[in-house]
Amino acid sequence: MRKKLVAGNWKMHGSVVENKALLDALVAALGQADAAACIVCAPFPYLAQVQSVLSGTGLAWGAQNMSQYAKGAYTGEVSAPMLLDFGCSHVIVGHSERRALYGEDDAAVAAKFAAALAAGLTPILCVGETLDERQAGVTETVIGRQLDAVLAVSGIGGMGRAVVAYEPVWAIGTGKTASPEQAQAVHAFIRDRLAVLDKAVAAALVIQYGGSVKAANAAELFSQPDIDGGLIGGASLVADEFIAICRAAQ
Ligand code: G2H
Repeated sequence: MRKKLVAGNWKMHGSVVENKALLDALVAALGQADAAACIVCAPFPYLAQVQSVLSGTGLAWGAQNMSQYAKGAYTGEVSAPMLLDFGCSHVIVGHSERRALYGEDDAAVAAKFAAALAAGLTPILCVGETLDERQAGVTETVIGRQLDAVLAVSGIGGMGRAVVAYEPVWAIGTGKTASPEQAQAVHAFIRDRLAVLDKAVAAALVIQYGGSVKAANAAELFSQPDIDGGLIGGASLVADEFIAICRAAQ
């Protein structure tokens, strides 16, 4: 039986003062929740603050990106071992904003995924199609390609130590959520495709949905058989919203 997982992706939001209020509210409401059912992915400069507030609670934390390299002359980059230094358990890789705005291609995402695993972090691999791709009927081709790039480097065994997040690009931050049926169809496609390689890994894989999830639609999305929680952007910045979404997954 898979356990649902909700991860907040703060993106480039927050301040020391704002974070403190949000984290305190999360700890008060969710601090006793099952370990790692609820994760906060904060900007790099705030990981120490998140670690300090969330340590010893039932909440876990992670980062939104990382370098594929462990160390070296890579100005501005942050490595997996650095994330471990701040207690991160998870790291998002291949978010569509990284792919679209920072030129991360499938090969770079696969390298980051492998580096996260090698360091002992759990990668949350984002996959998803653009509106043009959906309208052209190539959703499964695109997601299959994104998965295959990671499988080519880390194998199905690597996928067995990861989380996948299906995030249709057209639903991200737009207020347009995929319908539960649309999302379920893609989640089932992902699981079926991996089941060809290893049935047990596919059955155990946590596949989150992301894209304009809010308290009002979380329960219906999470009730779908292959939707195992969510990757939450905007709504993760609002304590009451995020708490309600986490509760919908419990
Ligand atoms: C998709 C999601 C979080 P939002 O990017 O990863 O953001 O919930 O704001 O659509």
